[in-house]
Parts: sequence; C-alpha cells; structure tokens
Amino acid sequence: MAAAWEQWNHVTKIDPDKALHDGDTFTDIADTGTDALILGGTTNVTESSVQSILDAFVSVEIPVFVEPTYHPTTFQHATLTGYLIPIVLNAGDRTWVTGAHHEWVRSTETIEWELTHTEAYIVLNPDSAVAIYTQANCDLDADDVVAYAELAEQILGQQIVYLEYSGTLGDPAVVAAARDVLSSAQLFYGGGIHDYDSAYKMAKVADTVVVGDLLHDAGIEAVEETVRGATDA
Ligand code: 1GP
Repeated sequence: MAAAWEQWNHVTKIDPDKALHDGDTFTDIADTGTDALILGGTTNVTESSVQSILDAFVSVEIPVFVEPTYHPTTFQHATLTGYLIPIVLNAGDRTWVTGAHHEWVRSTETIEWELTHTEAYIVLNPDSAVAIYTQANCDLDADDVVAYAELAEQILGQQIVYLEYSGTLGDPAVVAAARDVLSSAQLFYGGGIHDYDSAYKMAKVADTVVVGDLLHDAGIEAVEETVRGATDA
C-alpha cells in the first residue's frame, strides 16, 4: 500500500500551544482543501492540548497525524491516523537524533509501530525555535543539504525528508536540489509560506508543502490561498 503522504501536496501544521485566528474553528481547517493535518510544535505541547484538538477533529475525513516533540503519548484512536517522529539530522544535541527516541522505546511497553513513521528533518533557519532547541548546525550550503537528503534515504532508509525553514521562506534552488537526489522518498518543505505565490513557488520544487504559523497568525482564508497555490503548482 502506498504511504499516505505520497498523495499530499499541502499539509497544515497546527501548533497546540497557539490559538487559532479570530473566529476560526478546528473543523474549518479541514475544509480548506489541505490534504492532511499535523499536530505539533516545538515547545509546550502537552498531552491534553493535543488530545483536545484530536477530539475536535472527530468527524474530519483527512488524515490527522501527531508529531510529538518528546515522548510520544498514546492518544485515543478515533481521529488519529498515526505518529510522525522527527529525527533531526543536523542537530547538535544528539537527543534529537536518537536520544529521545531511545528513551521513549526503552520506557514504553507497547509501541504502535504500525502507526509510527519517521521524518528526517534538516533544520535550516538558525533563528527558529527548533534550531535553537536542537542546537542545529544550519551553516550548510546546498551540497551539504543534498548530502543530508541522500543519506537520509539511502543510509537511514527514511521515506520522508523534511527541509525545515520554520518562520522564513527557504531557497527554492536548495529545495529543488534536495528533491532531485531522492529516488522515492517524499520531500516535505516547511517555512514562511504565507500566500498563493510562496505556496506555488515551493510546491513547484517540493513534493509536499507544510503551512504552519499562517494558520494561527492570519487564519483559514489565508491557508486556503496557499492550498490553491500548492494545487496549481
Ligand atoms: C513548521 O515547517 C513548518 O514546522 C511550517 O513553518 O510556521 O513558517 O509556516 P511555518
């Protein structure tokens, strides 16, 4: 069976630590035309905040994944499609390469492996919370990024490679070069997508674009515009 994400052009990432824009509801998000929802943020993501958003999505038909920051908790299944576990390839703190994962596997009796997938992150905005948190080495040129993407797929067997420019729009040439080196892994791009044009531009060079802050800062209609951009690309 093909992996769910192979069909995704556009994903909306909801930060459980941030409020929605005025008047927006969680169910509105699924109606934007986005292909999937990811619940995840870098800081203050609590079990109860994630569970209450999952509860709000009980009737949505698109996939809903949880991207845990630290110990994945087992959530109730009604709406949950699965877990996406980040591995930060260029983290300076090895907690984010295998440390947290090791602790999680060691301390959890039964892990639902059939619902659990990994994402090979390459963090590229040094000013982002995720870069600071993971002590990522963002001083990478295009060849460095391409090599990380290639090793993610060929050495680590990753099916998702995620170029994370969180908070800023990345360089489309770097994104294109990373996608070119992948044979079947899916290239996710996230960071700074804020309108039709930025979504279109990045969706041209990535397999899947991820929109995060825009949802919280500008709301549903702005997200809809990015869905149109990604779809047209
Ligand atoms: C964050 O890649 C996502 O993990 C999206 O980034 O918040 O900048 O849209 P933005």
